[in-house]
Amino acid sequence: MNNSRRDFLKVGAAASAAVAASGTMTGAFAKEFAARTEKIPHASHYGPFHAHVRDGKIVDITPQLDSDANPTAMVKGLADRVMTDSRVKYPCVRKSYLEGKDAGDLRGKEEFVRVSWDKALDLAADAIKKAQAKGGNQSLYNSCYSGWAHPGAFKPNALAGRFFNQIGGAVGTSGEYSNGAAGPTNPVIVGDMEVYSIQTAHEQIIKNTKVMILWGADLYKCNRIGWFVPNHRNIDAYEEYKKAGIKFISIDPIYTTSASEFKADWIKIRPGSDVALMMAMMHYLYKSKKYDANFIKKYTHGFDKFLPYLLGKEDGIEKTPEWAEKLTEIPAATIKELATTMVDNRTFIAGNWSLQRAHHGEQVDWSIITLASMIGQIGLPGGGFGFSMHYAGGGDAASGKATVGGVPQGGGNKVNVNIPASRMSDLLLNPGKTVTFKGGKVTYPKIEVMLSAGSSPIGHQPDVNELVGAMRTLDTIITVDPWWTPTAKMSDIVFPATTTMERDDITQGMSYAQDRLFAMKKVVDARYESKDDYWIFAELAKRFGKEKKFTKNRTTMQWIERLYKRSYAKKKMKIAFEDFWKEGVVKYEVPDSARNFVRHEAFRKDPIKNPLKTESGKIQIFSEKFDAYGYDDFKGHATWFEPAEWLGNKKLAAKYPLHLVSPHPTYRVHSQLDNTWVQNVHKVQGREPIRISPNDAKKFGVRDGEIVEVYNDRGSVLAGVVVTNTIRDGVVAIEEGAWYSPDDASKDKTRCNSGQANLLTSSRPTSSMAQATTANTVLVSIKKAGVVQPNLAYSAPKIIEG
Ligand SMILES: Nc1nc2c(c(=O)[nH]1)N[C@H]1C(S)=C(S)[C@@H](COP(=O)(O)OP(=O)(O)OC[C@H]3O[C@@H](n4cnc5c(=O)[nH]c(N)nc54)[C@H](O)[C@@H]3O)O[C@H]1N2
Ligand SMILES: Nc1nc2c(c(=O)[nH]1)N[C@H]1C(S)=C(S)[C@@H](COP(=O)(O)OP(=O)(O)OC[C@H]3O[C@@H](n4cnc5c(=O)[nH]c(N)nc54)[C@H](O)[C@@H]3O)O[C@H]1N2
Ligand SMILES: [Mo]
Repeated sequence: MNNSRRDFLKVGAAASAAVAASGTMTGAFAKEFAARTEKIPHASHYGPFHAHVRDGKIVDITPQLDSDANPTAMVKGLADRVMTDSRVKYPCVRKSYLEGKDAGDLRGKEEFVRVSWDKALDLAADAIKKAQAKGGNQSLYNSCYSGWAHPGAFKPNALAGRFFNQIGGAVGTSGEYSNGAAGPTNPVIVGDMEVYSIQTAHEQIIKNTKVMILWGADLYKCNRIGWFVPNHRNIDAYEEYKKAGIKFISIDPIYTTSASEFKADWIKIRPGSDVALMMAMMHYLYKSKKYDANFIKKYTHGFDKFLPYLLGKEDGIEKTPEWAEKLTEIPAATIKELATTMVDNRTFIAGNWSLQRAHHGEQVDWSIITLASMIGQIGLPGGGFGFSMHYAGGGDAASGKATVGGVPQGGGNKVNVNIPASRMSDLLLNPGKTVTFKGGKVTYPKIEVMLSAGSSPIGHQPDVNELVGAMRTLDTIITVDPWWTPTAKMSDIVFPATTTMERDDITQGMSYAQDRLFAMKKVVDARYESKDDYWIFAELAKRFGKEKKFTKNRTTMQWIERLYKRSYAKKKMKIAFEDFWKEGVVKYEVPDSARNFVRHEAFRKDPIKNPLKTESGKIQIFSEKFDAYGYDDFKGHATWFEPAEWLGNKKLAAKYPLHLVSPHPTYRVHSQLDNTWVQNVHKVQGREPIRISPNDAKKFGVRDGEIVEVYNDRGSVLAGVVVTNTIRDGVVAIEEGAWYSPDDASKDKTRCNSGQANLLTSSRPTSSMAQATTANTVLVSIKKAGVVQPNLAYSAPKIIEG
């Protein structure tokens, strides 16, 4: 039996039986239909599937049930994604740009002109050459920060990097939006980023865990998609969690899907105050002597330097539960009870990432790790902490077998300037400015050309109005995307990319499990004049005499075969490429030993033989290295810092009384799929929903299902009201990723008609250390929308046929 079904069999098997039984066609018609319909395997962030193609058209999409135990509806939206009218149909250039006028301020305001591929590619190459001549390669900004476009080997961001590297490089991004604060912090504290590490196996949780703290971790929602291709076995594992009688406690302003599924106790924390709660729990554990002094002694470094802070000897503030009650709005008695529950039971803390996408986000994981050290269960089966149970099937046992990788960026970047993720607008607006970063400094060069492929700046960067203003200062903006995204509309040169279903690619199952290889086979011919990302960047490279260096003379299929050659499937299982390609999938066995995996077990068993990769080899409750950075807003130990914008700031909250969180979307990957019918299942009157409590709805006079305006000093958006008891008073939530749609494109700072949360968020960095994004540190208010125009987010701009 294949490994994905061996343990968590029930739901997947039931699902496939249901599909088989639902067939209604009979006799000759069914036969003829089947004969004319080809079933082509493909894979996505949403799951592996078969595209059913008849007469060159996708007529259905069905999940590969053998590899996806609990498919989501999102795969069904993928055909729409190929066919939608929001496709970029041919290369386009903004009108004034084509006319050679210096009118960057008209970006996003004027029409485009259809041009030939050669014309568009020449214009882009010329702009790049002009910038190189003017300011060197450091005037080129490769803003393709993420690899979220698709799970294949031909990631647009890698291809963009590969192209730039051939011509001497470009300014890039350091760190990421996902874990920009924890990313540079955790390795110094525990010797590993922890956020992308293999997690304690589900089997160990099921067997040992008595209490699981969902510290903002929405296991069900965030695991709906994968960085690679999800198998959704987590859902079956969670059924076992439920049966095992684990007690769940959710600390989150939202009563999440996970909280609801697990019937969790709900601690309705005030956003941004978690570190205060953690400090108070530690204070209580110390004062009541309930903490594990042996663990602290044997496995940690610097507790003695942290203690004076906790006890208020450093800053005169004792971090008592009563102190934290005022900050967190959680009663002191509850704080004590929570701490007691955690030390008295085998407790697993499932941390999340959104907590650190907030002002002073560096402190969050550090505080959790310090708290977990005091609890003393790190390295025990089912105990300690995990920062990735909500991601890419965290808890899945790993095959440990080689998969395929992707087309490499290669070396050659001589620029050596990488801008911390979140500093995008700052970079564009303030050339010459120096910012502190990870104990060093970064000076922004003057950017002339910005290129975006497979990434969505007007989707992911906070403070869209600031970003739009910043983008309008540039010489040239080039975007490569299959769709007229908000970023494409704000560009000068737009290259239409094919979607993955219009070309061949290869990928793997799950980040942690590595349990499959998948063929992402071409399903239909490229629509309109769209071209593969690989072809586009090879053509650009050609204009610099670097085509051969870029392609190595390899076709797409030659790359795919080459990547396959390194895999366990080829090397050990001896499966010929042709056989894999025909079948569309290879399944890897997961060894039983992987089901025994417990994070940090080796360290716990022998900290001398298996030290952490930290200054002391132990957990750094205090870090001399960090202390030496000498920042005011980032110290040598975990510290509570008050966020700049939160409900605890009475003056600000008087003007903007609601805290906005922007969780990751239930029915999308960020902005992706926002232009498909799948969105109909949750949008309210075609706008992104805003969740609000019944009390707040009453207070602000807004009704369920109505369109309202959400606003602050940075901007405003329209959103559709969902009144629900699943969000605490004083907090509203708009999922990130709705497509920005300016109400009146001719005006600056116009309100967004579709509910893009980042019109409201701030580009304020986490601290002088990580300079990471703080998307969750936002106050807003809400009012009646007044007259509402149609939402044009998913329409192409006006195009003049050249
Ligand atoms: N379906 C889906 N899954 C995804 C993604 C997607 O786009 N769609 N994106 C993936 C990516 S790139 C990432 S980075 C991860 C993100 O993973 P996370 O950052 O962990 O996920 P979010 O949904 O942003 O936030 C989870 C929860 O944090 C809560 N929260 C917000 N502020 C606070 C606070 O101050 N305190 C507490 N205690 N809770 C708070 C929110 O209410 C929300 O329920 O998800 C991945 N998974
Ligand atoms: N308010 C708020 N903002 C956030 C967050 C938050 O929690 N709250 N989270 C942040 C996080 S953690 C992340 S990771 C970022 C995500 O930010 P991004 O990674 O920028 O988000 P996506 O929308 O997935 O962007 C992928 C782009 O690739 C394009 N694409 C898809 N397929 C192809 C292809 O085959 N070829 C090409 N050329 N393009 C393709 C899509 O159309 C889309 O424009 O957002 C960040 N922003
Ligand atoms: Mo992310």
